Formats: sequence, C-alpha cells, structure tokens
Amino acid sequence: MIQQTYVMIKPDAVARGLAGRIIARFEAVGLTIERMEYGMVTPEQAAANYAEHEGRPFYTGLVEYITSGPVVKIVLSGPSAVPVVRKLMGATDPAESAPGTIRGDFGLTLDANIVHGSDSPESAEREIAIFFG
Ligand code: IDP
Ligand code: MG
Repeated sequence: MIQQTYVMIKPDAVARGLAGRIIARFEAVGLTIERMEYGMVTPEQAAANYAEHEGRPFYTGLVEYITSGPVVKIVLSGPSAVPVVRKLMGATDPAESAPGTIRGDFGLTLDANIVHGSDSPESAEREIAIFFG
C-alpha cells in the first residue's frame, strides 16, 4: 500500500554534513520525496511531535536537542514507506542498530541518533500536519 511518512534529519546529522548521504539512502530504495524543508523546529512543534514521551526523564533534553539547530524535514511516499524507513533507520539506540542502517553507520549515542521516522501511518499523518500544516 502506498504510504506517506515523516522523516527528520536531526540537528547533529545536519551539522556534521550527513544530510545528503542520508537522503540518498531513501532515494536508493525508490521512495519519493514529496516535501523537503531545511529549518528550525519550534518548541511547540517539538512538544507535539514528542508528546508520547512527555514526563519521561529524557523528554526535556530531547526537546532542547531537536530545537538546537536546523533540521531537514521530509515527507516521503512509496509502498510500505513507514516500515521501510524504520528498517533503513535501524534500532533507536545506535549501540544496537545494525551496520548498514542509518543509525548504525552514522550514530553513536541514543540522545543524538541522527534521524526521526514516523512509527505508524497514523503517526505519519499527525507529524506531517505538525511540520507541513
Ligand atoms: P524512535 O525515534 O526510534 O521512534 P522513540 O522511543 O520514539 O524512538 O524515542 C524518540 C527519541 O527520543 C529517540 O529517537 C531518541 O533520540 C530519544 N530517546 C529515546 N529514549 C531515550 C533515552 O532513554 N535517553 C535519551 N534519549 C532517548
Ligand atoms: Mg518514536
């Protein structure tokens, strides 16, 4: 089934000049870039995107981090785009994500893990609305 998903290249990855290489991996499997924007995440967008984690010990740091510098906000589409992107990203903790995945190849720590991707079609719809209206 054709799906849309929301992907965000996080501030540390943008600062390290990894955006192009990460985008190339999504293009390589045949996903389509529907929207793409470089810019800051507002505190309101960060809180909405990570609402499920509010109250957890890492929540404040997560919101500070994602608003700390420019990101690349992307809407991708394609067959099974949501699980395909999650597969390409790898496990949340770069210590556990396999080599060959984005987090496994470019990340080192859980708090700066390179990339965000929606975890379900419902999350994708919600997140695309947060970042692209
Ligand atoms: P996901 O990004 O793989 O969907 P989530 O569990 O939804 O993972 O967590 C959202 C983000 O919060 C993670 O990508 C990571 O940056 C951060 N995070 C999750 N758990 C921790 C933690 O225990 N310590 C610090 N940061 C965390
Ligand atoms: Mg998540």
